[in-house]
Amino acid sequence: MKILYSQKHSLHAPREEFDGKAGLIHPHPEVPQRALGILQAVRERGLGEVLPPREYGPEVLTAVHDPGLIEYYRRVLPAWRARTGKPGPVLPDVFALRGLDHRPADPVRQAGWYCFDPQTPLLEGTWEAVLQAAACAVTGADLLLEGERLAYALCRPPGHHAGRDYYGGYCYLNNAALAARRLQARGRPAILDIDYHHGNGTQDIFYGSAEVLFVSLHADPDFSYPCFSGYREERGTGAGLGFNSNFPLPAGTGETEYRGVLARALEEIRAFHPDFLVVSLGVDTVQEDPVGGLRLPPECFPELGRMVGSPGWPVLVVQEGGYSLRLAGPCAAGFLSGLAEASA
Ligand code: OKP
Ligand code: ZN
Repeated sequence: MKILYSQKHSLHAPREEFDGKAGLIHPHPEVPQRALGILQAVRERGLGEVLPPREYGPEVLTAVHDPGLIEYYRRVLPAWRARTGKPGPVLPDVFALRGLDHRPADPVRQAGWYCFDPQTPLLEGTWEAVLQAAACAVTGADLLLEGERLAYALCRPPGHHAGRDYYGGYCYLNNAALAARRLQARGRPAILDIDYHHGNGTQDIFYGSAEVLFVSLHADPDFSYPCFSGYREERGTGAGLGFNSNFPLPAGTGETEYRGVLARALEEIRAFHPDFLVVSLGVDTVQEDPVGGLRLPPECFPELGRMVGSPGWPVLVVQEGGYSLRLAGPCAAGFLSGLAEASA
């Protein structure tokens, strides 16, 4: 399989995050070391050629995202720097919730308009890294359009919490949605999101569409981030009704239950007859992940990959979460080798 990777992800290096439930500031888990560990594991297993992303114009981004969000990303750091003399982080300190619906003109004040949590900082190198991650995903989609059967976008930062006109959850642009949108040029993609967290942004982007199926397995939002979406009864709207499917999982879910639910999710995808599958691969489902709370043993990831690969769809895997610096690499590479084995 072709692997898309840009070393520019390391330009985005958040240092700390505010954990409101514990009332603490602690080291940020979404660090460059994650991608380095995954790259190393993928290389060691000889999974395929590692390629840089192609270059794309802004229309590839606005095919999913609000131009206002893109303009904010371009303008906010210089405006912030001119005002504070500091290199960031830009974080909102007030949020535009229900009824607070006047967008201010000042990009620094727009932070709380576009960002929904205080854990997703903008730093000097963030936008450059974010653009490269998006380009990795879109290049992966283009490779499938050109006839490749499997591709892996080693994206960092992740993307599935970012919506059309908002960001949060360590995500800035929705890499998987950008790829799925690209694939819509020649067919109907399904998106399978197996990150520990619900991919609220991806769900939202395709919620009204029957052309893209979104299916997600994740920790029950009743006890886990992003808290406000990911429930079973969210099934899509309008033409998209029936094309969104959530499988919330209890805390501590282990391999046997997880495989049972994944089999049901794959059945729903099969019934959709997709032309392509985009997998939002988070490996924060592994036991001992510092952010997640499920109990998948690291040894089960090749089998999950085989399950996803055996129907034989062309598959683009997009990296999302996975915060164990020790296990994220082996889990991601294990999933990819099972996928490659089953698709062969
Ligand atoms: C991004 B991805 C828990 C706070 C959770 C945000 C998690 C974002 C995960 N104290 N912080 O889906 O892996
Ligand atoms: Zn996650």
